[in-house]
Amino acid sequence: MSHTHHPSFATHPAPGVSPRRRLLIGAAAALAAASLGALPRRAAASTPVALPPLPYGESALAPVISANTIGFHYGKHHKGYVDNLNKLIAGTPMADQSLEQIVKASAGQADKTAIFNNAAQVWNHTFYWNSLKPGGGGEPPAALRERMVASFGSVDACKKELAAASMGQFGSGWAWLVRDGDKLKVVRTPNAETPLTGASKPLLTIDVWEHAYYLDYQNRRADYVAALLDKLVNWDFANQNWG
Ligand code: MN3
Repeated sequence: MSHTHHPSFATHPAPGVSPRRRLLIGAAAALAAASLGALPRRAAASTPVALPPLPYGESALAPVISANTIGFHYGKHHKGYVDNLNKLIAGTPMADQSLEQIVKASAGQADKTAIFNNAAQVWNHTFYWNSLKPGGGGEPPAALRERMVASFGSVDACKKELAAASMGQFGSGWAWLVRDGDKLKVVRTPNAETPLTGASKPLLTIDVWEHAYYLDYQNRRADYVAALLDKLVNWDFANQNWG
């Protein structure tokens, strides 16, 4: 637990200062302290990291992802990361930073692992909800389709790469479609890791933590990923994130 030390204000004039001068300095210090006290404190002025509203209703992705799963995943897991993060950064300079700044500033810092894990999970989950939509799947917009053909050979080949990355992630993590220069790439990250901290630009993600699918699919991660890619994936979102 770290504490932020506020600078103490000089209330002890150097020896040799006249009594009248001491009085004036003391009054000035008191006035400064009073006016500082009247200002909102740094932490109180900071806006906590917010849990963004879901872009659709909790039952909108059923039957591929049930309202029950969304209720726990969004209402407990995602909200839990937001609440934990706000506790961890309260009263620190990070309380004044944007979520993206917190993720980038804490990445790879041994003393900020808990902050990174919670901040990155907040960001990743918001990105995941936007990577899905009711009535998704189908044909990508033309620009994205052309890029898939150029990078993977076909839309189906791109989907197969995403499914393979989802299955290839041992334990908890994420599969991503990213922009790497002028090309599309599929990558996977363990736990809370996110391409946001690297050189490539995230376009779309699939949450492959068990909490994302276990209530509906138990251990059948492949079935969850296949259904998601066919019926929920939001190619418009991926297309918009390109540039
Ligand atoms: Mn999750």
